[in-house]
Amino acid sequence: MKVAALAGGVGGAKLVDGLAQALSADDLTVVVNTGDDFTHYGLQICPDLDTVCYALAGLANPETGWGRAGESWNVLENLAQLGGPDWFRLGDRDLATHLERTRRLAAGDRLSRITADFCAAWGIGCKVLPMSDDPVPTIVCTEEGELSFQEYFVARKCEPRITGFRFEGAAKARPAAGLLEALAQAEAIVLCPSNPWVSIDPILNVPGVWDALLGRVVIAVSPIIAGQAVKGPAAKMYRELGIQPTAYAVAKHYRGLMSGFVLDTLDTDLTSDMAWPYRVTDTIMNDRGDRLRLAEVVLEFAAGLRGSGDH
Ligand code: FO1
Repeated sequence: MKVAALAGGVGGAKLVDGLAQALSADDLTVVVNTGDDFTHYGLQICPDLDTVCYALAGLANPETGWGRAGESWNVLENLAQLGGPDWFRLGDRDLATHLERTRRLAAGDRLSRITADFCAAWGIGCKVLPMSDDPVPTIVCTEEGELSFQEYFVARKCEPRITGFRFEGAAKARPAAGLLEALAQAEAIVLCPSNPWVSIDPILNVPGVWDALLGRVVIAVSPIIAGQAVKGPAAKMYRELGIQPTAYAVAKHYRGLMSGFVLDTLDTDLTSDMAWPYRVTDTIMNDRGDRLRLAEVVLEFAAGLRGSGDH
């Protein structure tokens, strides 16, 4: 089955790795959020693209989920000694990615081309696409004013109360080359258990993406379990926006788009309210086996929905 997965952040990267284990490389395209991207020390940092690629390549730091395994911090420590900012932790291995990406961008290459070449170098078989080659930075609107995403997320540790989000430049952004074709060819589209507000919504706001998903088999996997985000600020964001953080709220978030919803066994009690086809399963991914198992549940669910025409 041809599958396109929309992903961002650590939870998304884990399910993408499961899908890559379950599917042949030709059958998987991953569309990654680039709203978190920013320039730091003059380098173009693409955290979600790198998190997804490192997970697929088996290079990810198992403790943080972002950055590289076996990382060292010599450059960062020496920068800090010189008085340079060290709030955003760039490891030595990770820095190679940002240096080479920045060099290629300055030479005129597109982010999608560079990502494809990095994937080949890292032995990643499936296609990984940034949502756009154009910048679409996520702006976090807070009670203290607007903050760039990494300023909010890392520098301010998600502390300011949010009031909303803006995806700057989204209206004029073009989907990355091959993205709409991949969505059109996909027999199922998976909205990974990523933060709906700041990982999936930026992708859905790229012109053409939402329309490409309408009437298709779209399976969303909840990143909220028992009222809490597995990782990150998703639950806090729901609360601050006046919505009780539940898997049900995530399902409602994707209403009009989603044909099936996957939620955790801890949330079985919510299924009585579900107005969509659903699957209940263990969604916590502690190891690569868990990722594969969840991917298989998602794929089997999608195949069933395709067969029934119930989407
Ligand atoms: N997240 C942090 O909480 N602190 C960091 O210092 C940090 C550094 C970092 C470096 C490279 C990279 O690819 C990701 C990094 N992240 C860090 C994660 C990143 O901010 C978030 O995971 C995403 O932007 C949200 O999905």
